[in-house]
Amino acid sequence: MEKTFMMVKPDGVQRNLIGDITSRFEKKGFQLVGAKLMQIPTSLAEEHYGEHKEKPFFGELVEFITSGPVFAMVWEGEDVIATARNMMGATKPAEAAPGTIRGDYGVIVGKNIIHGSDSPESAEREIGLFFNSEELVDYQKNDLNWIY
Ligand code: RTP
Ligand code: MG
Repeated sequence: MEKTFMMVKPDGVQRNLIGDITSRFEKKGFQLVGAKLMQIPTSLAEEHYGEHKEKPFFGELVEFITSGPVFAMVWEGEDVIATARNMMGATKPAEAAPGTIRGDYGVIVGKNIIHGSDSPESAEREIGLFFNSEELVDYQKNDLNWIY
């Protein structure tokens, strides 16, 4: 089953949105297989957002993502990578549809509440950056027949 990496960014943690966000993915039918509250070291932030290191906003992005705790998660399910991106909404909250996480709670691009992997390659890379294999739990739920 496909897995993706997501995290509630420091603004989402400060605004008490961990419960709402995890609840959305749970209710959708995805399964949580790993999660932790953590303070991201600068080196990990720079590596995680490495694709943006030449962008003018890179410094601000690293500063923001390390400015307070994040809630890092791995979620599993069919097409979870693309579906979770849709549930997050567009990068710019002003363009994110109502009903999406960024559309419902975000206002500016630099504080857009949540991160999610954007491809299978990113998901594998980011899960490996944030979690050890012992931190991911392989388990079966009883309601899968009602989801698939
Ligand atoms: P993320 O990686 O955080 O899930 O966001 P994303 O895929 O939707 O967007 P991406 O293009 O990967 O950009 C990463 C984060 O950089 C910040 N950003 N700031 N000031 C700006 O113009 C600007 N553009 C992007 C955003 O916080 C975005 O989530
Ligand atoms: Mg991205």
